[in-house]
Amino acid sequence: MPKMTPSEAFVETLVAHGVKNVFGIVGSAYMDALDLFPTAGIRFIPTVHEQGAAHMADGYSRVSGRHGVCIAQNGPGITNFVTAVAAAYWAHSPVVAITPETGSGTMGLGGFQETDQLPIFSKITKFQGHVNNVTRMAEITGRCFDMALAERGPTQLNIPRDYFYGEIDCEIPKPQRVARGAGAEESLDEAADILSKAKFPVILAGGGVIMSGGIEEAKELAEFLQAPVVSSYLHNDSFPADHPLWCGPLGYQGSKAAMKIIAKADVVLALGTRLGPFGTLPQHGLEYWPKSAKIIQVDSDHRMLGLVKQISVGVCGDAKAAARALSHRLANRDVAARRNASERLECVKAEKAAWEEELGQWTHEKDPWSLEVSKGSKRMHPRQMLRELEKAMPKDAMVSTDIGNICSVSNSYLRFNRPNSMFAAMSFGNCGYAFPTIIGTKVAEPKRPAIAYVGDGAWGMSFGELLTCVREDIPVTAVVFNNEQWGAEKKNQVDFYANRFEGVNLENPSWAEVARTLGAEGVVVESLGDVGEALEKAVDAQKQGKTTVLEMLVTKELGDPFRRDALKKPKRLLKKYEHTNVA
Ligand SMILES: Cc1ncc(C[n+]2csc(CCOP(=O)(O)OP(=O)(O)O)c2C)c(N)n1
Ligand SMILES: [Mg+2]
Repeated sequence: MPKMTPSEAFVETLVAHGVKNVFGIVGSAYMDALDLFPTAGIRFIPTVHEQGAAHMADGYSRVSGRHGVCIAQNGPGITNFVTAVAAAYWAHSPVVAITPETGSGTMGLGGFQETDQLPIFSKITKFQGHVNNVTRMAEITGRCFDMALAERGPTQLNIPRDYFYGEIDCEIPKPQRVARGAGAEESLDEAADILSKAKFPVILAGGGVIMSGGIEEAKELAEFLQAPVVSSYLHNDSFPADHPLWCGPLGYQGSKAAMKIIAKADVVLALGTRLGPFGTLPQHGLEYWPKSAKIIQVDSDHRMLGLVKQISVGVCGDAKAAARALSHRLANRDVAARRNASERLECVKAEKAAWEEELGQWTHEKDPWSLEVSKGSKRMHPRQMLRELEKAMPKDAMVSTDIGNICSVSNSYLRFNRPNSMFAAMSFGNCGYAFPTIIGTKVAEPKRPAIAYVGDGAWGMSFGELLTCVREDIPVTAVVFNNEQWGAEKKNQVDFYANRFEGVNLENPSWAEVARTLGAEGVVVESLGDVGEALEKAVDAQKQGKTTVLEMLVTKELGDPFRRDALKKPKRLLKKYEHTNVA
């Protein structure tokens, strides 16, 4: 066995896994390994904040299907990762968070930058590797990389900092890629039986379709069954929008056409989706979930099968392989849905046309508060601005969206013809997700236009990473919705707290000017007529290596709230607070 240092073993294992980019902030804890990165062909991308680094690793991994890697200083550098690793967990991103730790010789003594780093990540990683002996550096590093892909989620590689030094005999382990299959024969047979009898089958395409590279297989199955396809919440890119069977996304601010169509289903094929509870809540006043339909759920994680919704059959398998296996099984059978396809297609056409027309006329929010705050305003109505952005969106764009009212409304206006195009904050729902994430996608796909949608509140949390774009030549476009408020939370105070506004109004600097100060372009967009051209120019500037912030001046009006399901009108018991009751 060759002799090497543990740092060399660590870096060589990264090389074996094809790691080309690592996001992070420099730290003494891993400097011995960092020193080898250039020679190993690994680009270290220094960020402004470690949260940004981990979000970038997330974006990088989501668009490429490869590992996203981040590293930081023991203690505070590592605790700064936490929010982003949690977000990656719920986005199923194969991120490897490398967490050098206090030296093994002093752990527990409360020295400098010390904290117990494994418990902190225990609930937001799929696997945690701890290097407990220098001789195991490569083995445990390799396992963290294998597990991130096998389990589709972040893993933690914890390394006591003194373990980078020394001399070991070491063989670099080969990456282990275990292919997933379609699922058990009997579950697939049962699923095919149910599908063959369905009169109104609907496919609910989730993230698993994208992650497995299964769009073609989903299309083939949908076309054979002539089954409408709806996308799961925030996976608007799980089926091509230009396909006649596409109906749009379910969930918050999703497509009414998709909701009305799935409501008619007698069989739902939930393909590659955990059926997350937030994503199927009633929306637009529609209780659309088809309660009496048979549900076939395909998920590669057996723990997700039947977790949220009662299912008729669960298939523990890869979405792509399962779709193909179902198509095979159905090919020569008498399939009821093939006899009544035309009625279903008519219905899809009509619902889509109705939703388009409604969206076309839905130029602004119509609740009394929104009408009042936008009256006489010269600013753009958010919906109209989003429509203009949609019209100007380049075909192969990668779009990330943050958590906020306008970002959520954008869900109705984001359509994609190819997978790996939408990078929403998913169900962890943290403000500040979109901008660093899009930077990560751009590193992986430098030729594709990269666009982040961000509210002004969330922008305040994340704009610092503009420096990363400028310093590292990673050109992206940030579209910042300046409504001078934490709008999504203000909406709750409008709906439930009698317009008592606490902590929701924002005084902003000129975000365009801030961008210019940091070395990017900054453009204020005030009128609808300028939106499309501004986006086109900003996207074009990416080709010249320029990052642009488009500061969109929009009214304060607000769309439907996120959590109508979870809020109640206040009912106080103490006299002192009586006046805050809302009838
Ligand atoms: C890290 C984090 N902090 C707080 C929240 C709660 N929250 C959800 S949406 C929101 C408001 C977002 O405001 P902004 O980014 O300005 O977008 P807008 O709603 O105005 O469109 C807040 C504070 C959160 N989701 N994540
Ligand atoms: Mg805002």
